[in-house]
Amino acid sequence: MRVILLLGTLIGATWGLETFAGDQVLRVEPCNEEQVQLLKRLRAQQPLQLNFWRFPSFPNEPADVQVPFANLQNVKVFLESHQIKYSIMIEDVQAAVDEERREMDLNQRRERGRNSFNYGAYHPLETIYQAMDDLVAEYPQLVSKQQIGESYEKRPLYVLKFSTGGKNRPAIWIDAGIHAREWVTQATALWTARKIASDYGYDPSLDSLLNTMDVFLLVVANPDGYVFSHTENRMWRKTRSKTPGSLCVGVDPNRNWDAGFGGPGASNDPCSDSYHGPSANSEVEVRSVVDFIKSHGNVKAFISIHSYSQLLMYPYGYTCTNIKDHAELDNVAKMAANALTSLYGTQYKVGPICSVIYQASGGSIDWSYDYGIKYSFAFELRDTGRHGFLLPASQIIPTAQETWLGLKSIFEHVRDHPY
Ligand code: 0X9
Ligand code: ZN
Repeated sequence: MRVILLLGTLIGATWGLETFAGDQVLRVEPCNEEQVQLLKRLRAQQPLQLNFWRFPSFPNEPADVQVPFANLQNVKVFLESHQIKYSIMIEDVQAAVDEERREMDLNQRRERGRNSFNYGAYHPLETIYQAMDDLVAEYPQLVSKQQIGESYEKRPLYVLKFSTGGKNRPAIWIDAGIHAREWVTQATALWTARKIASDYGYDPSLDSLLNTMDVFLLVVANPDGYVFSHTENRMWRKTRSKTPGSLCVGVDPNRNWDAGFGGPGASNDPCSDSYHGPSANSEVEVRSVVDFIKSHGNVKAFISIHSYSQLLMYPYGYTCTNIKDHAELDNVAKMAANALTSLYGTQYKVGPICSVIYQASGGSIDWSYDYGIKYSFAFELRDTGRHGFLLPASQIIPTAQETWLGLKSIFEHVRDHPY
């Protein structure tokens, strides 16, 4: 074990168990364009092994960066010497990861004892897949499971279908977990699946939706990455596909869609966390969704769920020009964000991807919009950086509950505005 751990620290994310002992997450607050540029230069310094958890490209928008223990002094000195403000968000990333793991193990023992599934906990992939099967078994009239493909490492890609009948009804698509480490998204999707199943027949808004439309829910869009984030590297984001000629593994599946592919805001470096891949749809996880949507032919809304930052966005990411439907989508997003906020006061920012976070090409909702699915939205769930990707499990259910109100608000608009 010692040897493996040592290997992990010596050669980074390539082999062995990744450890983050002593790593810190710094909140960095550039207050002008020059400081933003300095941060971009810092990010490009490969030997520093910085992991930007978030990187908005505007002054006065904070960036969160995980800094390896060994480089903390250098990075802090750099920031101070350029008068860039920063504070420590997470003192010791490994301690936070360990705490999350302890809680998960404890919950697993409880679940086994009680033979029940806790929606307020994080779970490994098999447990999530089992819970999906159990839901289908419990609500066979409403819920079914469909395999839309297989991941790079040959794991099934399962979609839950919620339908009260009819042939190829207009449909709403939702995917979560395309980025592996965004654990609250897979958990929220699973909670949402149960919510749809258990509220049908009791919630007039949901009933009227499901009387005319179907809902498809891809709970774990990137199962290989998700497994890897449990077993090897909690901060894994990408797929696990191999790139010929590179030691680095994986493609950013949210840079791999055929929408401005390879443009600004994506990297052509296979070692980058935003590597776009060799070609559009090179990732089977992306291709499987694209094929499904095309062959279905009647999808009217496309919603991708990410974390974190508390944002509700619409196209475009690959360009900063407004879409034709800007006014309508902005209105829908504002209504949805208000509904979401109404539960616990969680504040969301609303707008096009490009102006809300950064220009990013090859994203899912840009593809779906250009494909003709007008109601295309992307959520970034809780929080705003206090815990980031390591959101405590105690926040899963509140996050899912508030998100549900936002989703339903979008559903209602889609239902009432057929096109
Ligand atoms: O950079 C991304 O891919 C997303 N942010 S994240 O921190 N979750 O990685 C935002 C991109 C907008 N989403 C879509 N285009 N679907
Ligand atoms: Zn994401």
